[in-house]
Amino acid sequence: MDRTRIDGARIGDSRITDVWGARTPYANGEWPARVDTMLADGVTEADVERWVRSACVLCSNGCGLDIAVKDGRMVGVRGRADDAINRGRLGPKGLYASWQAMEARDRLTTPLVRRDGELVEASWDEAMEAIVARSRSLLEEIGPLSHGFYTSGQLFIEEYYALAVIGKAGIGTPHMDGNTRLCTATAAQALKETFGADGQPGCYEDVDECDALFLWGHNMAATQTVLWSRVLDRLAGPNPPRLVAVDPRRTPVAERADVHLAVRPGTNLALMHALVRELLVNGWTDEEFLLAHTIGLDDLRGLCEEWTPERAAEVCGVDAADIREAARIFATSERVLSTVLQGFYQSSQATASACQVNNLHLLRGMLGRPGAGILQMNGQPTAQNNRECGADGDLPGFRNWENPEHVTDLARLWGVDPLVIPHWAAPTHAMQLFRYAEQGSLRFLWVSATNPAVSLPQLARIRDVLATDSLFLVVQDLYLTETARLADVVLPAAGWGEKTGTFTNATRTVHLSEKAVEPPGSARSDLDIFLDYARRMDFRRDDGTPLLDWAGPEDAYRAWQECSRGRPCDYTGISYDDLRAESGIHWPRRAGERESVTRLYTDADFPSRPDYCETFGHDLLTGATVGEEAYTALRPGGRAILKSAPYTGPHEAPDDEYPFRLTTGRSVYHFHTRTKTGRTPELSEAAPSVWLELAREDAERQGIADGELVEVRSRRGRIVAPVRITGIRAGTVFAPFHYGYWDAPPGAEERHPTAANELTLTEWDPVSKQPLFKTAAVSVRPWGGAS
Ligand SMILES: Nc1nc2c(c(=O)[nH]1)N[C@H]1C(S)=C(S)[C@@H](COP(=O)(O)OP(=O)(O)OC[C@H]3O[C@@H](n4cnc5c(=O)[nH]c(N)nc54)[C@H](O)[C@@H]3O)O[C@H]1N2
Ligand SMILES: Nc1nc2c(c(=O)[nH]1)N[C@H]1C(S)=C(S)[C@@H](COP(=O)(O)OP(=O)(O)OC[C@H]3O[C@@H](n4cnc5c(=O)[nH]c(N)nc54)[C@H](O)[C@@H]3O)O[C@H]1N2
Ligand code: SF4
Ligand SMILES: [Mo]
Repeated sequence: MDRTRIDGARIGDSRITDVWGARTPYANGEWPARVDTMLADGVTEADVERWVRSACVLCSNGCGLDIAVKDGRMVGVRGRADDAINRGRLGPKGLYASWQAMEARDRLTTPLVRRDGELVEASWDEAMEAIVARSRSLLEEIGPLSHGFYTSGQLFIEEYYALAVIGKAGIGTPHMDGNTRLCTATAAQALKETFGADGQPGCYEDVDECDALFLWGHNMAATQTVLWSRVLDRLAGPNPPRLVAVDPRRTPVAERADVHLAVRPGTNLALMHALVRELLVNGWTDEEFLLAHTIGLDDLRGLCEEWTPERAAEVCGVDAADIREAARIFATSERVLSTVLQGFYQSSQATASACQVNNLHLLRGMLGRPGAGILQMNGQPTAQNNRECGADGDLPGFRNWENPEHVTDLARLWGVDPLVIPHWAAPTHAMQLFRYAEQGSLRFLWVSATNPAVSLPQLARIRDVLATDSLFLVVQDLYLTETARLADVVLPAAGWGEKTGTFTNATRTVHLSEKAVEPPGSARSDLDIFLDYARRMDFRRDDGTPLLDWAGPEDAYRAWQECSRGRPCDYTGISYDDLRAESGIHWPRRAGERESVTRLYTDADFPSRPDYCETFGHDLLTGATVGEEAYTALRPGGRAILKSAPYTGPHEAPDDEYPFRLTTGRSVYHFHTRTKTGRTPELSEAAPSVWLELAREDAERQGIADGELVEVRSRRGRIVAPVRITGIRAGTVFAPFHYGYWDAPPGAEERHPTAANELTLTEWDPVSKQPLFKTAAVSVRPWGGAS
C-alpha cells in the first residue's frame, strides 16, 4: 500500500520499510522542513473537511501535526512545517497509528461493572456510584491509605492536575504514581540530584549545532524516529557530528556510530566511571566552571580513581581503546550533546549512571549553549506532565515534599489544611503500591491509561495482585486490555483527538491538542471522569466551596498555570490562545513574557538553593535521603552537585542454570502493549509476533537455527519465541516487551507465553525506584512443544 506523500510527492515505498523518510541534509543551522502526510485509502487532501491542530502522542518527541477530519471521523494526519520539533515530519507510529487506532472497532463504548464474576455493561451512574460507594466506605473504615492511583505518561496536563488535586487534597493519600515510574523516573531523579530540580537542560536545536552526539542506552532510530531523521540529516550534511553509542545490541544507531561500546547489560556505571576518570586524569576539564558552578569534585575524583579504562573494559566486556577513544571525542569536541534513555534508566544503578552523564558535561562546562546540552530523555508523550503536575509521587510544580514552605504553598492554593497533603514520608512508588495491594492494605486502586498486566515486571505475580479479592480495581482505558479484564469497574475513555488538552515533550515544548471528533459511544474524557468523581465525592476546600470547580480543560489549565507560577516549570505566559498561535512553546515562559527559554542554565545558575530546590537529594548507592540539614550544610547556592555511587554491578548475574543476560526493549513498529499499534494494520503486519534476539556464536553453540522456536526461562517465568540471529553481544539475549495477550487465544499466558515481563525481576533503582527491565538471568533452549 502506498499512501505516503513527502513534500507532496509520492515516494516509492511505504514508511514501514522507509522508516525515516527521504534525507534533507544540512550543516549547522536550521533543519529544513519536509511535510509528511498520511490519509485513509481513497481520501485526498481536497476531501478533508477540517484540519485540527494537535501533536502526536506516540512518543516523547511530540511532533506537531494536524488531524484530518471528514464526515465526523479522523481520516489521517499531516505534519506541521512550522513546528520546531519535527518541521513537518512524522514517523511510522504517527503516520499510521495515531488516528487509525482511535477508529478501531473494538473501542470501549460503555462502562462495565463486575456482576457475579462477569463484566457487564452498565450506565455511567451505576459505574460511578459503585466507585463512589466503595471509596466512601473505605475512607470511613480505613482512611486515605486504603486508596491508590496508578496513572500514566499519556494523559494531558489538565487530567494529571485534576487527579493530583483529588488524590493529594481530596483524599490525602501518598499512594499515587504513574507508569512514568517505569519510564522516566530516573531522568527526573538525575536532573534533581545534579541540578536541584527536574527540567531538561538541552533542546532539539542542539542536534543542529553539536560536534559530537552521545547516545547512552538510547535506540533513537527506533524510538524517536523523527529526532533520528534530524541526526541522519546532520550526518548526511557537511561537517557531521561524531557519534558514540552505548548499547549491547548493534542497533541502527550503533551502526552509524564512530564508537560503539557494546557493554554487558547492567554495567553502565563502570563505563561511566572510566570516562569521567579519563577527563580528570587528562586534565580535560574546565577548572573555572567547576570552581564557580559545582560542588563535589573531590568526592567524584575519589569515586572514579580506580576505574582505569582497562578495569572498566573487563567489567563491561568492551575494548579499553574504545573507552579511551569515546573519552577523547567527548573531551576534544567543542559542542557535545548527550541523550540518555532506557538502556541507562532501566538498568542497574540507573540514577548513579545517569548522573555521571551530567557530570561529564559539568566537568567540561558543556551545557547551556548551542550544541552543548544534556537530554535526560523522556519516553512517553506526556511523561513530563505527570512529573510536573504531581499525579505521581512528586508534588505539583516541582515542589519539595521535604520543604514545609512548599507544602504550605500548595495548601493555600488548594484551600486545604497542609496536614491533608501527604508529605510526612517519601511518596509511594509504583512497585510499592502493588506490594501494598498484595499485602491487602491497599484496597482501592484506580488505574488510568496504563496496562500494568503487561508492562510491569514479573507478570504472574502482577496478575495475581490485580485479581486479589480484597482489591477494588477501577480501570479507565480506550480498550478492554489485559488489565481491564481483571477490573471491578471499567470506564471507557475518550482519547487523543476526541478531547482537548495540552502536553509537553521531552524538551519542555508544550502543544495544544484540540478535540477533532466525538468519542465513540458514551466514552468520556479522563478529565470529565475525574471531575465527576470529585463532584460525587463532594470534595471541598476549607471554606466550603468545591475543591475542583472547573467546567472544562481550559479552566483546569488555568488552575495549573497558577500552580506553576514562580516555579522552574512556569506556564503562566503560555495560554491556550498562545498555543493556537505558535506551534509548540517551551516552558518556562512567565506571565507577560513573549519569548521562551530554549536552553536552561545558560548562566549556570542552577535551581539547587535549599528554599527553591525540588529535593534535598539522596545517597546514590542506597537511596537514603540527605535531609534538609545536611543539604543546607553543603551550601549548594545555585551550584550543581557532582555525585554518583560506587559500582556494584547487576543484581542477578548469570550462572550455570541461567547462563544468559536478558535485556528487553522496543520495536520501531510497536508502542508498548500494542493497544494502539496492534490495531493498526500496517504496523501489526510489520511486526506481528514476539521474537528473541540471539548472537550467532551462542546460537551455533546451542545448535539453534535462525527462526527456530526456543523457550526462554528465568526464575520467574518463561516465554516461547522464534530466534532472530542479530548483532547482539554474545551472552546477551533481547526480547521486545510488546506482546501481551489481548489478541491471543484464552490461556496463552499459561501455554504459550510471549510477554517479556514474564521473565523480568521485581527490583528497582534505590534512588529513582525505576524497575530494572534491562537485566535478568535466563536460559535459552530449543522448544519441544507444538507451535
Ligand atoms: N517504536 C517505539 N517507540 C517508542 C516507544 C515504543 O514502545 N515503541 N516507547 C516510548 C517510550 S515510553 C520510551 S521510554 C522510549 C524508550 O526508548 P529507548 O530507551 O531507546 O528504548 P529501549 O528499546 O527500551 O532501550 C534502548 C536500548 O537500551 C539497550 N540496553 C539494554 N540494556 C542495556 C544496558 O544495560 N546498558 C545500555 N547502555 N544499553 C542497554 C537496548 O539494547 C536498547 O536498544 O521509547 C519511546 N518511543
Ligand atoms: N520488559 C520491559 N517492560 C517495560 C519496558 C521495557 O523496556 N521492558 N518499558 C517500560 C516503559 S518505559 C513504559 S512507558 C511502560 C509502558 O507501559 P503501559 O503504560 O502499560 O503501556 P501502554 O500500552 O502504552 O498502555 C497505555 C494504556 O493507556 C491507554 N490509553 C491511551 N490513551 C488513553 C487516554 O487518553 N485515556 C485513557 N484512559 N487511556 C488511554 C491505552 O489503550 C493503553 O491500554 O512499559 C514499561 N515496561
Ligand atoms: S517520532 Fe514520536 S511523536 Fe513523532 S511521529 Fe513518531 S511516534 Fe509520533
Ligand atoms: Mo517509557
